[in-house]
Amino acid sequence: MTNRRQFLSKAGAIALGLGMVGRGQAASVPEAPTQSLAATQPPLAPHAGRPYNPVVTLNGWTLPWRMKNGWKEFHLVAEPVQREIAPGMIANLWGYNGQSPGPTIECVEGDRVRIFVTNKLPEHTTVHWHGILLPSGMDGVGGLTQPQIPAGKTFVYEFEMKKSGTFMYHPHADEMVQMAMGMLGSIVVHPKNPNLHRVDRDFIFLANAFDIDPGSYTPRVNTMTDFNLWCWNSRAFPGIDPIVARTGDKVRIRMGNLTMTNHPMHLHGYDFEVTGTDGGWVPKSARWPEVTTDIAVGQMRAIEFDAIYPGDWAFHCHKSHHTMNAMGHAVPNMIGVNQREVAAKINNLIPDYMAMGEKGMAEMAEMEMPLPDNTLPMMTGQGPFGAVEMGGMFTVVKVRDKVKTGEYKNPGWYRHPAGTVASEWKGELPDMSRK
Ligand SMILES: [Cu+2]
Repeated sequence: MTNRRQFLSKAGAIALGLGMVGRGQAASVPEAPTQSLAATQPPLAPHAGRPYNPVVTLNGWTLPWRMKNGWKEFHLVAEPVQREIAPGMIANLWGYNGQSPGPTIECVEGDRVRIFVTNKLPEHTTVHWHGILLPSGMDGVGGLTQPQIPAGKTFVYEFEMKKSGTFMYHPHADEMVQMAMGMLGSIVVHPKNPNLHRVDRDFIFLANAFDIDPGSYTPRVNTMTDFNLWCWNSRAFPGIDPIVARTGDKVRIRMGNLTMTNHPMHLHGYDFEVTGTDGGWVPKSARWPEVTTDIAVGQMRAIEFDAIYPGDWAFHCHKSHHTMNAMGHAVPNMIGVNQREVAAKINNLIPDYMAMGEKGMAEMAEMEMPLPDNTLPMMTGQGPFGAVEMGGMFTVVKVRDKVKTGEYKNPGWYRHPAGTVASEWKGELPDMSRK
């Protein structure tokens, strides 16, 4: 069997003869792979250099790289992209290599990296390598440490990855617009010693937010507080993939925050420790148990836990407005308001008018509400027991006994052992009426 790569190298001379462009090692700038899918892609095992246990980017992917004369070379392309925020909604964003967020950049402590950045945006940009210790002129602050990368040009960044940890990249040029349009990506630098800080499953995502009016496709970029789509890696629940682990695995989840507010991230069913920040690894003596960790704007946190409890465990931002989608934010509180008479009157004018919210807003999760095109319901997602009534920054950590090493696909809903699900009390009740 000849695989495609071998075929290309054998056929190279002929291919060039036919007018094809030289590829791979021959070019002075590596190819820029592109991604069109919003589904979590399998981890990318290193094909050269020091070994490491690669990360899994939630609803994202890792940027392939090449070795050239001792340098790890990457090629980022800043460009307009289309991103599916969740099934039923596409957004026109800016990102890198076909998607927002951009691909995760992975390397090893001590690696010398050369990152080419091609700007296919309609305006200038830069890339700032958040948390990386590097020469000042490689820091990517347009105007301060480098000239802006004009539209159509390619710049090159070169530095050594001095320490391992969890970092991110984003523009430091027309920042408000470029970040509001979805330009961001993760960086993971693995320790030189692959047994240091080793886990079985290592996930990463960045929190970001958009203000996209119901029925429209492009974010408002001047928004300061009115974000209505709260995302992890430019996805909103039920579009966020589950985090899958095998019972007993040591799991790390690395999270960063590039929104304009903090996110207290809460995991059900477990306690965890914060083991790393974008400043480095937290010494063991300085760790304490948590079930929620707040991530301030511009911060990253790595949490770790032993996945010893099988189940479907909710994992979400604890700000309740951040677990709902666009339609919910401007709805008045109608709890306790008798709308029957007014609804009847409005129905004479608008036949389809629905009075809602009198008993709370949970009915909105069950109801087939008429929505504008390209709009996510406020809270949605079907679970095994009904509507999950969530949106935004929410997913499920799924811990199962039977998951293979390296397998990340959704295992379906947890099968609870008999007698372990909350259920209706069928016995006698005391008198519950209030006198
Ligand atoms: Cu939040």
